[in-house]
Amino acid sequence: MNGSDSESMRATYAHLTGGVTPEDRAHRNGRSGRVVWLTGLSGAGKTTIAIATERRLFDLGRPVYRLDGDILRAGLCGDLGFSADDRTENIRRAGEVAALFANAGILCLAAFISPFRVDRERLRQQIGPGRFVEVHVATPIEVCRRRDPKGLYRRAERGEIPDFTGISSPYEPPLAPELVLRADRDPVDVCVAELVGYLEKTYSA
Ligand code: ADX
Repeated sequence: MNGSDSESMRATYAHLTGGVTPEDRAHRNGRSGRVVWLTGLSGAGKTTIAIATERRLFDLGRPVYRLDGDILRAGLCGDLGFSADDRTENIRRAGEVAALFANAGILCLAAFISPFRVDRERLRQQIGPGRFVEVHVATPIEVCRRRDPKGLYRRAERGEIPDFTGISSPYEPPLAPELVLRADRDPVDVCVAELVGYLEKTYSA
């Protein structure tokens, strides 16, 4: 970086000097914001677990907010489809939004298939390893297919939905997630207790 570059950087960030930092907020709240990222196949139970976890944390008085693939795709990401590039962009935007919530001191629960390892690793680096909790909702594909709550697997198998995760588009499971939830084996309340237990144990300023 040359002299004039660093001058302009200083000018760009000057308005941040004296601003309220995430650390100031963490100090005030007694805990820092975080991103809890639920990844897994369609129909794995991500949204169900996220909704119940949000309710539980809210009832405990925790600042919490939930982002969901189906919701963001109806608005902020409404211009995106399911090609690899579009999914990467979808996760990038969702990660940016989740990071803003975390910076504001909120525990942000994010439920997205997010099938690509490299996209999730980018989030971990961007949000900060200590503030990013990767949760694999590891329901096997046979179970998701059998459950098929939205009838999407049936349609994908008939060739009606291109690039469908697990059928005609890959899902890359996390190699070292903070937590693995087996929503096929354990009832929702057990998964939620496990997640909330983990968060309460590790959630501090
Ligand atoms: S992601 O892959 O980009 O992370 P996201 O979580 O936002 O996906 O959206 C997934 C939801 O979109 C699914 O739960 C399902 O309802 C819907 N959907 C529609 N088409 C597809 C597809 N081709 N693959 C996966 N999910 C799809």
